[in-house]
Amino acid sequence: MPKNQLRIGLIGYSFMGRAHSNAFHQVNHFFPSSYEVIPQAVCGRDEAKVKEFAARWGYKSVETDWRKMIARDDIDVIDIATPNNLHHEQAIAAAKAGKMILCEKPLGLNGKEAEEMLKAIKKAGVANMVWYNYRRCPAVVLAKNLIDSGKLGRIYHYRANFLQDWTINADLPQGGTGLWRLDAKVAGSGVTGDLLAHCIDTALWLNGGIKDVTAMTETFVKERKHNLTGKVEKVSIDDACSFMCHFNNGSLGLFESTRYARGHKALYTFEINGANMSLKWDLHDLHRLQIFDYSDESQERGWKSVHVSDGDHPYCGKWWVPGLQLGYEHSFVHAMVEFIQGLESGKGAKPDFKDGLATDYVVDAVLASGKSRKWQKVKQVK
Ligand code: SOE
Repeated sequence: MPKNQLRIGLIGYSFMGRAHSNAFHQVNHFFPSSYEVIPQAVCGRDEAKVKEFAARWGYKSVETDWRKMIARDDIDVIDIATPNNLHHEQAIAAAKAGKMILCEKPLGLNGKEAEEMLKAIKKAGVANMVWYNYRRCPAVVLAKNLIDSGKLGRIYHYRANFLQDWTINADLPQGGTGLWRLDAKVAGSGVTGDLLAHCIDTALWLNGGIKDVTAMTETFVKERKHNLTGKVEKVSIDDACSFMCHFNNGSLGLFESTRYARGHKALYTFEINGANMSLKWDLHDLHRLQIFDYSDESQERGWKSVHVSDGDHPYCGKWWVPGLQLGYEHSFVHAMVEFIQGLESGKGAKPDFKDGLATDYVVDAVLASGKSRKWQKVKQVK
């Protein structure tokens, strides 16, 4: 039977461009569907580099101007894997051209940008998804299923961390390729929009909406040389952020992120405590879910570590045999599975631009509270 084609036009070919491209290839192999994902074109400003990327990752053609790529008739989906300050303009242009859109996180530089992006995709009626990939780790989906089954009972606490240590060196410059995450004009914010955005997205999915927040932010290194101007410039990103919040379900939240936790590379952890059950997850051990079940026989009660790799675990049956673990890259493949299933069912995929906006609203409130040192209400998506 002829397949529907999903011809991808990827903009940006760095770290995320590779993660997405791997997903475009693998999804066809491991998750047969009525769609064939075709890496059609990749766009980047450096022609030689983008050609090399295209050859390596099987893209049929290249562009050096993203507007030209968006205008092409042989592209169905625009995949935005560019620095954060380009998401808004590129997504709105892609929506106007009637393209489906996959967008890297965070959706906009702030809630205002994300609102406009949501408006644009609604007007165009195009399929859309934000790459909050950690939602798609099998162990995280298992956590979601357990929470939705009601087994945890009343939820009291949700806590999450995202700890790194790669910016401790005060001589590290800001700006330009690889280091735009340190430049607030390009990134929007520091750890709040980059790392806590992941924690917030997962939290909203697992534990529902956040009502209000109180935050503490810090910029430890106040000035860094800027790679593009060559001058020493003020650093405007948040290097570290901790916040507390109230969830709509009455539970309390505690979040922390920093790029100054020596020894931690990408320690994303979350824990949720319900009256009957608690769950813990750790990105460094992402194929495991820790479960404490109070209904276990009292003398045998304790934390168990479930190796999420069995045939009946989320997505796992489509991969290897039970016991062989999945990793980081699979979360992107699974995101693509969701996107395709959303097209097949007509229901759309999650997290979509509306979910991306919800996270941006929380990020905005956290940053505002960091400045004002006061509790801040979180805007709710209508
Ligand atoms: C930053 O170092 C970063 O690459 C984030 O931008 C990603 O979203 C996160 O998944 C890993 O860390």
